[in-house]
Order: sequence, then C-alpha cells, then structure tokens
Amino acid sequence: MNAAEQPTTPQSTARPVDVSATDAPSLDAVVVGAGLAGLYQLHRLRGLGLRTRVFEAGADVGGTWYWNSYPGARCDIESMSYSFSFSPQLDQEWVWSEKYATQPEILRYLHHVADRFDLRRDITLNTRVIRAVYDEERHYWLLATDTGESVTSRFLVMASGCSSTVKEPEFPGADTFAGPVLHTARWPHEKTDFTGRRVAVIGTGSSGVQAIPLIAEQAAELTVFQRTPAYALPAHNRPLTAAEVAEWKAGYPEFRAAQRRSKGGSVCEMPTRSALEVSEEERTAAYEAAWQEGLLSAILRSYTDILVNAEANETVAAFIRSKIAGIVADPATAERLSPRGFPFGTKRPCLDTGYYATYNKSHVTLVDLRETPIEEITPKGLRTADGREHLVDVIVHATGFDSVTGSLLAPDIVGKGGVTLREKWADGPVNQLGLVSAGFPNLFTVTGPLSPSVLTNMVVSIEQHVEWITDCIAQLLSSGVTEIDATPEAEAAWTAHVAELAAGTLYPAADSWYLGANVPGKPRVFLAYVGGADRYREACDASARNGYTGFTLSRPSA
Ligand code: NA7
Repeated sequence: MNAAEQPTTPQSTARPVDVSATDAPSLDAVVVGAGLAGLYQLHRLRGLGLRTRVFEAGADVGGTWYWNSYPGARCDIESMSYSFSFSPQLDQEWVWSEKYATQPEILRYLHHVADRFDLRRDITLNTRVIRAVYDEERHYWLLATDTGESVTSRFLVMASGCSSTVKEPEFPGADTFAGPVLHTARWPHEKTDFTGRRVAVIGTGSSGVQAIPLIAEQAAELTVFQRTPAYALPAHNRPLTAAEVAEWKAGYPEFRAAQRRSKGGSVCEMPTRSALEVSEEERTAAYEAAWQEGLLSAILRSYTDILVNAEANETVAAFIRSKIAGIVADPATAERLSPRGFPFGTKRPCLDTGYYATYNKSHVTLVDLRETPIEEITPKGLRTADGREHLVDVIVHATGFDSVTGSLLAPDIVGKGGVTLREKWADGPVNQLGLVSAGFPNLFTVTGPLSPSVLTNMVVSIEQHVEWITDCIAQLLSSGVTEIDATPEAEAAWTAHVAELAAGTLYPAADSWYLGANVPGKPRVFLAYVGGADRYREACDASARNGYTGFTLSRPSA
C-alpha cells in the first residue's frame, strides 16, 4: 500500500468520437458494466442473437462486488435471496455457505455465472466508455473508450451500477499524507495487513460498519472519524447447514415467483398494524424479535408506518439507541454512536458483526466530527477543529459513493440536439419509468434513478429491468422500429409521481445519499421510486402491453 494507490474518481474527457459513420452500426448493443446487471443483460441480448459487447472498467467482472473487497465486505440481504433467479439450474448447482455471503463468495458466484454462460468472450475489461454521442440521422450511438476504441451501436444499456462512482472526501492537505490512503470501494486486491499500524477510518455507513471490527482486530490503534452515526443491527451471520440449503433449493420455484411479486424483492410477511396501535411491551417484543433475527426487512416491516410516521419511527429508533447503550461500556461513546435527528431507515440501515462492541476495545477511539470536524490532512495524520493532530500510519476512506446517477453522468453522453445528459439532469434525473430519458433514444438504464433499485433487493430489480429491456428491444426489432424515446409529457409525469411518493414518506427528513445529500452540489432529489417493486413492475409491464405508452417508436422514413 502506498499513497500512489489512492483511488481516483474517473473523469471523462471530451475527446471526439472518431468513427467513420456508416448506415449500419458495428454492433447491435453495447452494455456498460459487467456487474450483476451487465452479465445478465449480455446473456439475454445474446439470446436474441444480437451482436453485443460489454465494456467494463475493472480488471475483472463483478462490478461493485469486484471493487469493494475491503475486510468484512458482505451483502446485507440473505445469500439465498440475493442471487439470480433466471436459471433454475444455476439455483440448484450453486451452494452458498453463509446466511450473508462475503464479497469473495459473491465474486466467485459472478465468475461462475460468467463462465457457465460463456459470457467473457464478449466482455472487454479494463475499458471505460468515456463518450457516447447519438447520431440522429442513423439512429445509433457512437461510443469512445478510454483505450482509444470507437464503436457504433443501435442500443446502449447503462448497467454501470448505483454504487460505483467513488465519493472522495475533499479535505485540505489530502495529498500531503505520507502513508497509504485507501478507499473501501477501491480496495487493493492484494492482501492488506494493518498489524502494528495506527489506522484512521473516515465514515460509518455500511462499509465502515463492516470494516471497522476487522480492522480493529489487526491495528495497533484505530481511530474512527464519524460524521453521522448509523443505525446498525446485528446480522447474526452464520454458516448455512446442508439441510437449510436443501430446503431452500426445494422451495426455489415458489420462492423466486414470490420474490418477483414482492414489494422489495425479499419475501417477508407484510405488516398490518401501526406501531402506535399496540402496547409498548408488544412493540418492544416485536423489535427484540427482529433484532434477534438479524434481517433488515424484519425491523423495517415490523409495522406499517415505520417509514411514514415520525412518532412510529421514533419507537424503533429509541429501541436501537437503548441497544447501543447496552453494548457500549463508555456512556459518552455510546451517546456519540447513537443516531438522533433523522428517522430510522431514511439512511440505509446497516447490518453489523460486532460493530458497537468494537468501541469497548482500549485501542479503538471514536472522534465525533460534529463536535470536532476534520480541518486538514497533514503528512502524519488528521487535524481536527480542536487543534489536535491524530497521528496515523494509514487512512481508510469509507465515504461512500456518488450514488445512482454518478456512473451515468461520468461519461459525456450527448443526446439529440447536442444536449448532454449532465445538462438535462442538472436539476436532477428526469425519465420515463426509470428506463429512458427523452432526447436520449435507444439508451436504457438498469436500476437507474426513479426506479425502485436501491430500495429493493438489487438482483430482483436488475432482472426485472433486464427482462423488460430485452423484450422491448426484441419487439422493436421485430416490428422494424429503429428508435425508442420517452415522451417529454410522460417523463415529466413519472418524475413528478416519484417525487410525490417520496414526499409522502420520512425519507426526505435525512441527508442521505438516496437524496444526493452526501455529494456537495448534487441536486437534492429523491433518487428511487418508493411505491414498491410490485407496483413498479406492473407500471412497466402495462406500458409494454399497451404498445409502450409514454414512449415514441420511430421507423425509418421511406
Ligand atoms: P455511505 O452509506 O454513503 O456512508 C459513507 C459514510 O462516510 C457516512 O458515514 C458519511 O457520513 C461519511 N462521509 C462521507 N463524506 C464524509 C466527509 N467528507 N467527512 C466525514 N465523513 C464523511 O457509504 P457506504 O460505502 O458505507 O455504503 C454505501 C451503500 O453500499 C450502502 O448504503 C449499501 O447500500 C451498500 P454522512 O452520513 O454523509 O454524514
């Protein structure tokens, strides 16, 4: 590890696309990204017989599960549920070893998927699409990569991920630090060892909460710099027994069907009562049961109004704070770790393994940045507003992502009339059904903004989008349509609908990445559809059934 390994946020350059334009594009489809979404999209487009290429910036497939290889990285949705459903054979042959899969196990699964479906031959690794320009006369995209390659393609599918564009904190003096600087989302693939080191971790979202206990096991000293305390629940992770795996596999056909009908892509009992209509004893017992179960959905779905009624929400928030106070020995540290001022669930809650107890270790210190913000990075550490210099050997940023829109706005995407996607979305994303933005025809986004995406089990939402996009492309091609675009009226209505639904919840009460609030200057717009994956799927299917309402389909003029 050295300072040169500090990750960089990829910047697009405004190089012109150098392609000799012909009437026929060189490819039928380009997919950007070879994570879960890109792999499945390639498989399906190939199934249509389309000439498809995937460009992937990483050195291997896997997307977010390739990059986020920090210690403790793990999915917070159960492994038997967070996996592809499209192949019953795959469901039967792959064996998950734990309730919550680690990043290496998920990456092994994605390698298996890539190999099993022979996907690698159409994936170009270490290559970033930096520019895409729509040719309005020929109805296709002209694309340029950072390796100097240019291609043309009828369709462009952005499967570039919601958690892929790294958010770097910008502290003065950042480049003066003499030691290694790491980011959880660009973790080195060779083994890191913190033995004997003094380590600073900045950030206490899901990544920080997962990494901190493991870094503390090795480090000589660990100082955690916390801006906002997280609500974290114990994962109660454990190995799966052979009998459990067999039972899951036997029930997969029904389970996968139920997932597709569900609100969030996880199958769980839906609540019927308000948290305020039961006694305190009953409520506490329900929260305790959810706490013991170690499932985010169990506590979020314990009552109907957790995410819509501040008073109801406070009952669960207070329960979690009481748990923190019961685990953390030092009352002042427990109080600093206790989230206040924003409702539970409005920032992504975390699942942890030993997170709070880590602060009971004598070599672990918590610095509350609300009391003493970081003023600068020095060659030897971090200086906080109280004038103290915290001396460290390694800095770990667990500062998250420019989520959901970051990877769509990083390349120069130029649509009709020379308008860029950045210009069009300057005040926030606008699109029809979270799939197509008017003026950017034949460009689909997988689990992009204004779809349920990050509020759901991503694999289920990815499959829904990929299947809708594939069916749409098949339909266009079979009916001689060369261009699909969103109508400005439909996308204005959809964007307003998504905003209105979010405004009816507690989500806007937190400065979360769901709202872009973690990135200075990013428009404060709720980025996901809160109406449920079931309702959303129905809206997408209804549009398709009725001849793609809300979209215009164009055929070449005679
Ligand atoms: P998150 O959840 O965005 O967490 C990032 C953390 O870093 C969070 O505690 C932030 O505090 C903190 N942060 C960000 N910028 C700064 C600066 N400048 N100074 C101090 N602290 C900062 O990212 P994760 O990688 O943990 O998880 C992302 C998602 O991946 C997660 O939700 C799951 O869906 C999987 P803040 O809360 O903004 O005050």
